[in-house]
This record gives sequence, structure tokens and C-alpha cells, in this order.
Amino acid sequence: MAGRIIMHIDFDAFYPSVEERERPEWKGRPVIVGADPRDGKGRGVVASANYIAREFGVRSAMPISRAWKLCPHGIYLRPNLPLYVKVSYDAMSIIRKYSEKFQQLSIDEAFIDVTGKVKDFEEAGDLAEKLKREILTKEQIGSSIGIGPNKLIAKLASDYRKPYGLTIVKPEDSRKFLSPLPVRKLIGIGPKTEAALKEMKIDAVEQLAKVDVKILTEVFGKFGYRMHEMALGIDDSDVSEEGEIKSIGKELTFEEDVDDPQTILQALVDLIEEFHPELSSSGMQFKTVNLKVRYENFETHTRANTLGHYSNDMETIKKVARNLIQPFLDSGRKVRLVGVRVSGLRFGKNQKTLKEL
Ligand code: TTP
Ligand code: MG
Repeated sequence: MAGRIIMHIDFDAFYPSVEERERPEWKGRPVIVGADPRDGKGRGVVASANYIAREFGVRSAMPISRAWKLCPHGIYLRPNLPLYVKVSYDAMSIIRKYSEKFQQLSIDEAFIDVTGKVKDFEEAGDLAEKLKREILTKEQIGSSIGIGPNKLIAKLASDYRKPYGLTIVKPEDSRKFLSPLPVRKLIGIGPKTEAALKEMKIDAVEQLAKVDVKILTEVFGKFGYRMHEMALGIDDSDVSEEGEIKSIGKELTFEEDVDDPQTILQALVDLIEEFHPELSSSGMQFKTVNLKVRYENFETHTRANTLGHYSNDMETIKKVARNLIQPFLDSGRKVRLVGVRVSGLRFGKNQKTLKEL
């Protein structure tokens, strides 16, 4: 099989860029989207800062009070997520036209597989320049593009030169490109794994690539194998929206069948509290809450309620789930299993951060 050519597109300083296009007079000024700085006394964090604000040291996830100290003359804005979602949708529609093999990763990133569209990496580069220009002209949003033989390399490449960058990594250059990168750049390696690797004297991908895969699987289990593959630049995953998460939730079978409404309700609330962090960290929002109840005789019922809007709020899930389960509690019958899940998912990135603003 001939090699693939994959592109990863990531919009530059996405939230501030959307704000700036509405206000051309802000050109050249630092723009910071996030919590209310309240003259330096505000709580919460920066969602994103434009590249001018970044020159003052302002970064995503930094306390807004610190941003204020670094850049008191900046323009500080509360996030307008519905607007960002709309602009994201319009810009993603442009990207989709370049290949039917499309996969959106978050509110501001997507992959396309252009293997069948171009004859080589040079031509892919020309196509990427055209795509960047089209998004900029039609949506006034800058973007950076990475091109590589797979999704792993394409994503790392788009991050390599920003803003408005284009980085092409051919298959034969993949190892050289990956070698100096810090291991934390690899998908799934967060602060904890990074610290564990540091203990093993592994900082850069180059060092990770040299470690025996057996050692990695001993320490990290199955993920150790994936780490080894990534370090070698291997990623066979397809550019496809199929197989993506369609719903998030949990269910519980009681040790003994229960008819006490309080016990059942508490179990439901616990389930929601257990899976909600997964929803938050996925950056997804839901539209529908689904309930499942199984009586002692295995008779199983499902109920669903679709909201008029997208949400990622835990209290909303609890409220809707309570309403859905009420008739079952009223029945007085013994329950064997309860389950709750949210579906109708879409990206509404970093809602958790937004809620904390
Ligand atoms: P990113 O693509 O990580 O950041 P960015 O687009 O602002 O900047 P760049 O890509 O040029 O480095 O995230 C996209 C949007 O997601 C960002 O504009 C705001 C939001 N976001 C948060 O709300 N909190 C965060 O901690 C991060 C990283 C992003
Ligand atoms: Mg971005």
C-alpha cells in the first residue's frame, strides 16, 4: 500500500481571532478571552490570548489575575461560545470541501486525508496554502497546517510553526522530526506519565524510541506499547468520524434488587457524578439524557429527554434524570439496574474552563 498524506489544520488563537474579526479596530492590540480580570482581582483563567498578548507572556489556562499583571493594557473579553461554535462550523465546512475523508477533533482542529487528491507532499503543500488562504479570506481566521504520513505526525507538525505556519514532514523525515520533541507532546502523555518517564531519564521522543517496549509495557501496561509505536512515528488510525464517541454514561446493577426510592435516586446521582468528569474532559456537550431501568424480572425500559440546547452541566443531567426516573420510583417495583447516559454529543471545547470563569 502506498503511503498516505494527512493534513491537520488548527486555527490560530481561535477565540481571540473570532473576536477580532468582529472588531477590526482592535488590530495590533493584545486580546485576551477568559474570566473577568476585575482589575487584577478576578478569579478564573485565560481561555486563549492572541499572539500579541502572548508576547507579554499571557497563555491559555493561566490565572486571569496573572495575565492582568503581565498585560494590564490588554482587551479582556468574556467568551462568546455560541459565536465560536458558529464560526467553527463555517470554517470546518470549507475544510470538508477539500476531502470527504474528514475528522473534526475539537472546536478548532480537524484532519483530512488528501492521499487521493494530490500526487506528492509538494502538491499537498500547495493545497494546504490554498486552504489556509480560503479560510482566511472567507472567515478571517488564520490557521496552521501540518502535513505528514499519518495523523500523529500531521498533528505534531501543525503545532511546530504557528501562527499561519505550514510544516511538511515526509515519511523519510518523520523520525528526525519526532526525535527532539518532548515526550509530553505525544497524545495521551500528560503530566503524570511525563513525570514517570522523567524518573526513567526519558525526556525526548528520541530517548523513548530507544527504550525496550517490554520495559514500557511493564511500567505502563497497554499504553506502553502505544508509546513505543508513537515514538517510532507509527500511527495507522484512519481519518474518519466513524467510531467516535456517540454517548457517555454508566450503569449499575444492584447487589440486591431495590425498591427504596432514595437508594435508587442516590445511585443515579452517583453514576452521574462518576461519568461527568469524562464528559468535561472530552470537551463534548450533550443534547439528550437517556435513562435505563431494569426491574427484577429483567423487564427493561429506556426513556430519553432531549433539551432545546446543548449543555455539559452536571446539574442539568441530574434534574432531567430525576424527572425521567420518577414514574419508575412511583411504581414501587423492585429495580435490578439503573443506567444513565448523555448522547447527541458535539464539540464545545473546554466548557469546564468556561464554567469556572
Ligand atoms: P488551541 O488550539 O489549543 O489554542 P488557540 O487556537 O487559542 O491557539 P493556537 O492554536 O494558535 O496555539 O485551543 C482552541 C481554543 O480552545 C482556544 O482558542 C480557546 C479554547 N481553549 C480553552 O478554552 N482553554 C484552554 O486551556 C485551551 C488550551 C483552549
Ligand atoms: Mg488553535
